[in-house]
Amino acid sequence: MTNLAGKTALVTGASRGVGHASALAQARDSFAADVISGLSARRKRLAPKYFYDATGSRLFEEICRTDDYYVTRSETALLRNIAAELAAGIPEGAALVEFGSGESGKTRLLLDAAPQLSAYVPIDISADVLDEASARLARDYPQLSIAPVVADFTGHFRLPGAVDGRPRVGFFPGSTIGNLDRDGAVLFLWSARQVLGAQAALLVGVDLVKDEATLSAAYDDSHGVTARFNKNLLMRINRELGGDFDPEAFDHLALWNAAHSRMEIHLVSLKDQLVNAAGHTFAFRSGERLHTENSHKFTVDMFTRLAAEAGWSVSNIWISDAPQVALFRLEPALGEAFRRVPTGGTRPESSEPIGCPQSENSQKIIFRS
Ligand code: AVI
Repeated sequence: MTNLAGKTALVTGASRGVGHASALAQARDSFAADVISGLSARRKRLAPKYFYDATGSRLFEEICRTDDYYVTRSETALLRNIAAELAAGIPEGAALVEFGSGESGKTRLLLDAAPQLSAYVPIDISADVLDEASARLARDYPQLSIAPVVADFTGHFRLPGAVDGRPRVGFFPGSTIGNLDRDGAVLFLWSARQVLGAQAALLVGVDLVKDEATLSAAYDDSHGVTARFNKNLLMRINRELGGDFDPEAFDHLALWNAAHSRMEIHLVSLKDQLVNAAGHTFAFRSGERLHTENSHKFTVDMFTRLAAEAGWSVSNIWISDAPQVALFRLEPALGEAFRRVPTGGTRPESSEPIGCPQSENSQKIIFRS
């Protein structure tokens, strides 16, 4: 690939696994299987990862630009302010590995502050978004080796050979960890520790528990972008699985579930209706919900405990101005216990709260806007 300055940028082809076409067919099959089981369940549900086709990814970027959705704004301001401190903890020649990189917007704050980074591995489920983002980064950071990986970062994948032998720093901003259930979050953190290796660090962005009005506005923005994002899931089923959903026959619902410390989003059927998709027919009663996403909110203590379960200890925490979000720097905890593979999965609904707001937190916390 040639960049605008005429230099050869180091972009290795997106690692798409064995056979791109067969990977796409497999993805379609698992989407169909999850739609069939999710819509047949007593409490209808679908995993939030299915939001992110090309349209959903674009709508999510639009959500991030709304005034109501504070998560991106607060985290970006925080990252800007602490970029030099974060960069000071990145070793010479390190590879930055980003889980769920999307457009890699916030990553630039780190790349600019840490010229000692030699490689960047963006991992994302959407090949198109990944290709475009990698091409832009290659143009703007010609010294960086860019090795994109098309993968569901909650599943199994290998890092490309381009990062072999380099120290690794993981980056998981945006509070995406809040979209996993408790077991899924522990499993992800544990897997990240295995993928990144013993000398790694992991920077994780986490949304903090706050007043209900702020949370509700963020997940039901006044421009209706989140509602469109939610309903795009129905349109995606229509496009990809021959469905006949009428998005107008569903309402977007966002609600705070205090017991589970999470915002939930649902699609609510506005009438009794039959819908066809993936070769099956599904009955919706008027008022029946399809649960499409959980977005867990943490206290510092809750997240510290979660990370500890996956073998990480917290070395630093930075907190933004209100509406508050946090950035945790994690380092591998010493000890044998964490070699165990945690059990559990990434169910979109969990019967168990994601953390316990109990004991005193002992980490150093730095408040920054
Ligand atoms: C990607 N993720 C962190 C967002 C969130 O806040 O849970 C997804 C989102 N859903 C609705 N608005 C934003």
